[in-house]
Amino acid sequence: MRDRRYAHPFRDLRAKLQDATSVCVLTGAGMSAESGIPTFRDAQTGLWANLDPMQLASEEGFRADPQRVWDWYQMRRDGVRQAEPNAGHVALARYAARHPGRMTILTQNVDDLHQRAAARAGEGARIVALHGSILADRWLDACPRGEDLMRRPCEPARAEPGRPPRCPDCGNRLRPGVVWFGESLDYRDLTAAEEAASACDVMLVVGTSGSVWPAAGLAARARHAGAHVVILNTQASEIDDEAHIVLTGSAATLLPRLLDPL
Ligand code: BV8
Repeated sequence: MRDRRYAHPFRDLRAKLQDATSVCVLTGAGMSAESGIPTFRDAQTGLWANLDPMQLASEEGFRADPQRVWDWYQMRRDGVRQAEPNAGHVALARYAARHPGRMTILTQNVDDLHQRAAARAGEGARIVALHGSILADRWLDACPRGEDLMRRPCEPARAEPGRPPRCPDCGNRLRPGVVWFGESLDYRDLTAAEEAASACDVMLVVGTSGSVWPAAGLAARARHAGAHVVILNTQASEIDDEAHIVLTGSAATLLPRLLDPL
C-alpha cells in the first residue's frame, strides 16, 4: 500500500467519505474484472487474441469487417449478460443508497453492472456511462427516412437477424450502442462528468489504466478543483500522479472495506 502521508489511510479516508457532501467515482474495466469480464488489457483471448481491441472498437474496423466486429460484440454481450455485480459494485451502490444524491459514478464500462447493482440496492448514485452500453443497439448510418418528416425513422427492433442485423426497408445496419475510438462522447455525458469531477470532495478512481481520453483527464480535473483523489488498482496506472493516496488491491476487496457500513 503506497500511501504518501497518512498513518491510517483507511481510517482517514473513511472519515473523509463519512463527511463528504459530494463523492465522485471514476471506474474502468478493473471494476468488473472480478465479475468475470476481461479487462481491455487482457480481453484478447481465443479468436480475437491477435486483434487490436482499438481496431475492433472503431467505425473503421466495423465497416472493414462488420461480421467479425459484430461477432466480437456478441461474444462480449454474452459474457456481460452472464456476469453479476461484484462486492465492489454492491458496496458503491449501498453507500449511494444510504446517502442519496451524494455519489456520482462516471464509468468507462459498457456492461451496465453499476446500474444493475443500483437497481438492487435502491437508486442513490447518478451513473454516467461515458462510453455507452454494449446491450443497446442503434443504426450505423442516419436513417434515410429521417429526412422525410412524413415517415417515421426505421425501428432498430424491426431489424432482420444477421451479423450484423439489417433494416428490411432501407438496408441500414445495426451497431452496438457504445462510443468507439475516434468517436466523441455524448456531450451531455461529458459535461455531466466534468461538472461532477470539478464539484466533488473526494474522487475514487477504481480499476482504470488511465490510458483512454477524455475519461483519463477527469482525475486531474478533480485534483485541480481541490478534491481528495484516491486511486484503487491492483497495479500502477498512468494517472497515479494525480492521486493523494494510491491503494493497491482489488476493487471487490478494497471498496467494501472503505465504504461498508458508513
Ligand atoms: C474522442 C467502448 C474526440 C467501446 C471505449 C488525447 C491523448 C491521446 C489520445 C486521445 C486523446 N484524445 C482522444 C484520443 C483518442 C482516443 C484515446 O484515448 N486513445 C488512447 C488509447 C491513446 N480517445 C477516443 O477516441 C475517445 N473519443 O476523444 O473523441 C476525438 C476523436 C479523435 C481524436 C481526438 C479527439 C473515445 C474513447 C472511448 C472508446 N471506447 N469503450 C467498447 O468497449 O467496445 S474505451 C475502452 O477502453 C473502455 O471503455 C475503457 O475506457 C478503455 C480501457 O481502459 P480501462 O477501463 O482502464 O481498462 P484497461 O484494460 O486499460 O485497464 C484495466 C485496469 O484495471 C488496469 O490498470 C489494471 O491494473 C486494473 N485492474 C485489473 N483488475 C483489477 C484492477 N483494478 C482493481 N481491481 C481489479 N480486480
